[in-house]
Amino acid sequence: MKKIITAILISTALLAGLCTADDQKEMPAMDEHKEGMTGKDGLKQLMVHHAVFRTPIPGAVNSAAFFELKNAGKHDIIIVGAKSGVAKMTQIHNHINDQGVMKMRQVEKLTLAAGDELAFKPGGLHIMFMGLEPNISEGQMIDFQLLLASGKTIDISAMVGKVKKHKM
Ligand SMILES: [Cu+2]
Repeated sequence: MKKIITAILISTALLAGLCTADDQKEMPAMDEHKEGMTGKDGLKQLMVHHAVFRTPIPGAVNSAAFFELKNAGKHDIIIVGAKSGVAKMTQIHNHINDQGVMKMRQVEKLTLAAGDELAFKPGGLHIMFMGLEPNISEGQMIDFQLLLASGKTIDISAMVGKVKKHKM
C-alpha cells in the first residue's frame, strides 16, 4: 500500500470527459421527494447507496471508501473534493493504467450529470483516506463529505467492513 501511495500524482484532468462541464449548472432540485436520499441544503436529489469503508489492515495508515452515487435531480452536480475527520488527508482518487501498472491519481473534479450514476469501487474511483486515526474497527460508522463546486457538501456515512478485491 505504501508503494502505491508514493505513486500518487496530482492530476487535474484525469477524466477528460468529466472535466469539461460547466460549474454553473448545479442547482438544488425542489421537486424531488423520494426515499433513500441524502444530502442537505436542497441537494436531496443525490442518492448514496452501498457505502462501505474498507477495514484498515492492522497498523495501516490508509484506507478507502466505496459507494454508488445517483443524481436523480435535473441538474448536473460537480464534485471537487472530499473531507473527513478520521484522516489527515481525504481525497477523491481514481486508478489509471500506466503502461500496465495501476496507479492512483487524485481527481480534482467530477461531474455527475443529471440522471447519471457513478460507482466508487475497488480498482476505480474511491475516496482515499491518508493518515488515518488509529483504532478504526469493523462495524463502526465513518462520516465523510463530498465537496461540491457550489460550496455545498454531501454527507456520507459508511460502515467499516470488508470490501471484495477487484480484478482489473
Ligand atoms: Cu487512492
